[in-house]
Amino acid sequence: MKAVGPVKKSSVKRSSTILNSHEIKLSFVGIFLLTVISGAQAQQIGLLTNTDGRRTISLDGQWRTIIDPYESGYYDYRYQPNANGYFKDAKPKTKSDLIEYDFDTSESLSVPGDWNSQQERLLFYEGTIWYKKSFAYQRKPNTRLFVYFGAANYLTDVYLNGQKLGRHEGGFTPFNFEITESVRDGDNSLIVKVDNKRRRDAVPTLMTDWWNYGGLTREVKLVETPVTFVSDYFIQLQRGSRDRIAGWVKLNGTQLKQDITVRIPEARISKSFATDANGFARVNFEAGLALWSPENPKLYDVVIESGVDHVEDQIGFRNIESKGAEILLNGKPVFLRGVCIHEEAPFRSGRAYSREDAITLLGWARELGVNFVRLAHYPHNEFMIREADRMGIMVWSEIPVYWTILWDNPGTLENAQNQLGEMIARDKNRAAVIIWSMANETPPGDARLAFLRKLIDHARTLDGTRLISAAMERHYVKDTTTQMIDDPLGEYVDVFGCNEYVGWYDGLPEKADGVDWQTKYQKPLVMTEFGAEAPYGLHGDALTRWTEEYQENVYLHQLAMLKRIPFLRGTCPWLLMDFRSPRRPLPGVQDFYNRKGLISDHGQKKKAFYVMQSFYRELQKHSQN
Ligand code: GCB
Repeated sequence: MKAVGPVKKSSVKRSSTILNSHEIKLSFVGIFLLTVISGAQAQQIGLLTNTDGRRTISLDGQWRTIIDPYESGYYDYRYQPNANGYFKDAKPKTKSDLIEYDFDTSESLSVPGDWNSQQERLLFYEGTIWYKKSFAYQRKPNTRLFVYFGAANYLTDVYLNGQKLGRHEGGFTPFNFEITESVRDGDNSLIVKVDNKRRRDAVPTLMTDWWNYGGLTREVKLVETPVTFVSDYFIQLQRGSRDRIAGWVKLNGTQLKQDITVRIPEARISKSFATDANGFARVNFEAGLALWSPENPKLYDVVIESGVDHVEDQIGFRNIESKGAEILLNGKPVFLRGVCIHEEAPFRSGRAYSREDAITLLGWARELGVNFVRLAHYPHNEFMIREADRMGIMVWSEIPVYWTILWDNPGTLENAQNQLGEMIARDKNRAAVIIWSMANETPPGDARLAFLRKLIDHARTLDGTRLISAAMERHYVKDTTTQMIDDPLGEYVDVFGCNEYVGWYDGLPEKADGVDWQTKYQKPLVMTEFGAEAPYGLHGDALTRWTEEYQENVYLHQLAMLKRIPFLRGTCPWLLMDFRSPRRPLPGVQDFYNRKGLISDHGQKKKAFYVMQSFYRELQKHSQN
């Protein structure tokens, strides 16, 4: 097939970003040479967004896999990249040939799905697994083809028909590679190496309180587009406005200068704009639309057209701002009745990945009475955001800059910026998302402040319409009765997120009765974590650790304390459902689960669920959202 688009011949492509220094060190010589030799080429393109609005072919299902703890499919015995690694998918040609692997007789794993929860022997596995999918394809004229991964944890190398397409780092954001030139008529062999080894310089780093689920954890698909197509767009209300849409549309391909049209048929809006030589057009027009809110989560069909391309999306329009200690949704003060959620699958454990998982988790959250969820501690799958959009649940979305990141390492910053960019790229058109959060419980210090300020600047450049936050800590002043919020990062965020565990890590439940809160900032406070641990069904008195009664007691005293904070504008208990964590071994109680869920991993509601539910019912009576 003839090359289409402004194709640059090049070597290894990072999917939607550039190589970071770690990769350069680790793999520059080996992989670079290897791919130059194999002649890999791909077009540099950013993340494809709204892939459901395009023609796609799912590659989900069973994939053949090879477990490779020593990475012998990648390195030779001198630990040099091996030009004949497993990605060659070689077969013996004669009866004497020596080939020590065979995808086609190896075991299979389901995609999407983490590997840990699919086989008992993989539960604690951290390392490399190779995946292979064969697919048949017939090339089509005037069509470009991409392979799109919803997410793979953590470091992913992708090969098609023995040629390297590129590498992606980061376990929770999507990425894609163009394969217009490398796909063949007939059978194709897609090989993916996924490595979930934790690294000190990675994001997240070595220490987290969640399971390091590895593998192709989200959907994989082929995406077809015309030669020149709408590769991305930002269609939202202008910051501060309730009736003006401001954004942009970007084309990719050979005919970058053309007219594009944005239509919202239901509102009889049709506006045309001309793209520049780079395929970029700013869009700006008045639109009297029904505003999205939890009571009325109105989504409009929005159509973007250019030449032969046509993409359709469902977009809500709302305005979110902060003013003094207020959070304003469409100009009105709102209290965020929230709950934290991990991307853990209800009923079966493992990573959640489906629309059904999202509907279950968000359905429970709604039963609790929320209008807001904090999706911890990394970007969740797109179904969560899309369903939140439909259900009218506001979303806090964050990147895994968690605890003890290597603040001084430029490669770590670049990696975090890239993950932030991919999160915003995917979800920037979702009305539900009101807050981008930069970090969780990171220890104050100069290097950390410089790092997080760069992330904040980056986020504001990419999207000036949403609030910026981070979940921070607080400390006691003078005695243990006054909690002070004065993290210097508070200066740079719009909303102050704060985690505290009075009654669990910090004293007994009654301690909360004597704690008062002060802040240095005239900004809204969202209590982004509080809670206590109890496996469902363990009962005792209200001062016996691990019992549902103790957990309930913590909630009762917490809520009484929280009601006394004048600048509090949201609560997000930790958390909706129990989740796996290697840091929680206590036999018979935790069994490698963090049991702070208001609901067990089997869907059973604990006593504390009802305490929180009645608090939210009470709040809802006095508010409009
Ligand atoms: C926290 C962390 C969260 C943990 C939680 C806990 O402060 O932000 O990731 O899981 O505490 O249960 O200790």
